[in-house]
Amino acid sequence: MRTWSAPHIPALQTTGPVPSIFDSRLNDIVQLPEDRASASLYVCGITPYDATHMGHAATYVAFDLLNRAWLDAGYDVSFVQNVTDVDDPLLERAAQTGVEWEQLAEDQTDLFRADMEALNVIPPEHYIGATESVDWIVPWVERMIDDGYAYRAEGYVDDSGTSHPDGDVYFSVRAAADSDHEPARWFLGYVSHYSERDMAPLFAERGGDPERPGKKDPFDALLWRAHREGEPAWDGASLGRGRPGWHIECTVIAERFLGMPYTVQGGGNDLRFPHHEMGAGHAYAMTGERMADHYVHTGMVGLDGKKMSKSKGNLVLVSTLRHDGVEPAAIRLAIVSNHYRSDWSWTDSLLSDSQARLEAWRRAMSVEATDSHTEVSDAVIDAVRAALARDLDAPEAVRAIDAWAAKAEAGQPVGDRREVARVVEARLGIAL
Ligand code: 5CA
Ligand code: ZN
Repeated sequence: MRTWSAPHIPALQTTGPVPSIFDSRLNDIVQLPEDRASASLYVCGITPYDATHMGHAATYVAFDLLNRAWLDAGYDVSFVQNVTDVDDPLLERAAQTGVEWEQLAEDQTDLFRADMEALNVIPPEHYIGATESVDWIVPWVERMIDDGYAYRAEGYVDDSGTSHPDGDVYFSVRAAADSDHEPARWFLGYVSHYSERDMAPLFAERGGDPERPGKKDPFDALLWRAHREGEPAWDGASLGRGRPGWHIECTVIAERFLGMPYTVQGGGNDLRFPHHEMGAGHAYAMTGERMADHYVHTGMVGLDGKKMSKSKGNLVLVSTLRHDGVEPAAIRLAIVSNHYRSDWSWTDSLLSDSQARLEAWRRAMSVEATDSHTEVSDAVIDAVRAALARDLDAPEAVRAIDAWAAKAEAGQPVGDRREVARVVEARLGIAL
């Protein structure tokens, strides 16, 4: 798929520190080896049935901070993202609103690209739709069946009397957990560490079908959905016509474009289970490798104390704010003034404070001229980089710039203000 245009990233005079990041699987902050020259990142993309809300934006800005931290440290970064452009919620929304599902997906993906571009998010090298990856998914699922990690379930009649055909294919969590590829291991809970009791409601809420008759284990995840009347379907070779399940999409795209293991698997913390758990299981079953070295998850953004979600409809859309004339840099500043791992709420005052802060920073940048006190600008540049290298502590970086801007306002020496502006643009993605 088409990506979006890359933002300008100013070159800085020196190389930044290697960042550390919180790995939610290891429950610890990790640092990449200093002698590495490259890093690879897969960030789970949108399901395009509604426009980009502040929660999505915050997640993509968070991984953009990681991308920028690696680039500043001199790493080559390979970055891949998917678009879940065929899945139940998208098909349901299309049916409700009387739009073709392809059109809905295309329109919302276009809007997402425009939002990402406005927010200065560096585009992925490969931006891949689920619908583009069916031909790669089919042989994986066929092999999983051959190797005993997946099975075809029989058709059944559901509570509403609808009959479902034979041929849905499920990933067997027990088969994967019982296999012994060494030294990698996978088990249910490998990524999330949730107990099965905690997993059960999450699995049902997040696209799973624990009650479906004919499954070997309630947690077995759908790999291939046999064709139903009125649903889109692709040629699945020996699987028959149908469409791919959700988790396998990301596993196959990541494997194809990054190889395994890649450095970071990213997404919001609603993806820890089942999405990233199952993805890791699929990858392990198929390659004998772990999927990613590290799992990084962002906190949930809410509105009025509730998680912002398309299904709840309590959304603040990036595109609405933009059309109302809000400057994207102020939206991005509002996002990065919260730590990426915390849960936080979007409020009007957060936006107005961020607009005021952006103005204050710009006033500081426009002070008379650069003075000779480069130790002052060097100190703030180091502070910004150090904060971002410590598990992407953008709020701390923002405070460092606030303090520097206050000095400028008070007429104190500021050093090389252009270099400060360059670091703000390169590291926080905010052009002053
Ligand atoms: N297409 C799948 C991933 S493969 C999906 O989860 N799509 S999504 O549109 O629902 O979400 C897109 C990204 O935004 C995911 O990384 C998700 O974890 C994140 N996200 C969703 N809601 C929020 C929220 N309220 N706050 C922060 N991040 C969120
Ligand atoms: Zn995903």
